[in-house]
Amino acid sequence: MKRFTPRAFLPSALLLCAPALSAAECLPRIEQGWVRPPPVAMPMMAGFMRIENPCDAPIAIVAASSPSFAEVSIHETREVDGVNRMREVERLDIAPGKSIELAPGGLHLMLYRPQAALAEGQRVPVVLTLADGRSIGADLQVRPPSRPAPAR
Ligand SMILES: [Cu+2]
Repeated sequence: MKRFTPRAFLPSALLLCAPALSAAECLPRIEQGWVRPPPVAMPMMAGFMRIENPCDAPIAIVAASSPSFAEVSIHETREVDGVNRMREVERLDIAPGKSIELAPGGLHLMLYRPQAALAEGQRVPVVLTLADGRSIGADLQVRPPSRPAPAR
């Protein structure tokens, strides 16, 4: 069973993570999370976000899940011989003070088999599991790729 508290879904809880906290308490931050609705009905969707590590220690994300989808994988799109191919990524390492982008054409969450149809504007809860066993939650907004994410 993955360990997380419902409180972790609240953005205000994520703001409590400041560099001053000890390594055990400091958690990475998820920002500007969104899910791209597929152009046609498909059993999979891609999720994107920026993950920031404001902590003093490196962190690694080793798994992802969502109550809205049957399965979630961490993927990377790469061009091989002129063709875009996706491969599964075992872990995402983020150095202290650094951030990574999950964005179209690169890293993304592959969200398989939605439990229900998702409409634009809806929010999809996801949980990322860290290598140290802790979890962080975030809501990804369903929206088309063109619109810039709301500033926070
Ligand atoms: Cu993928």
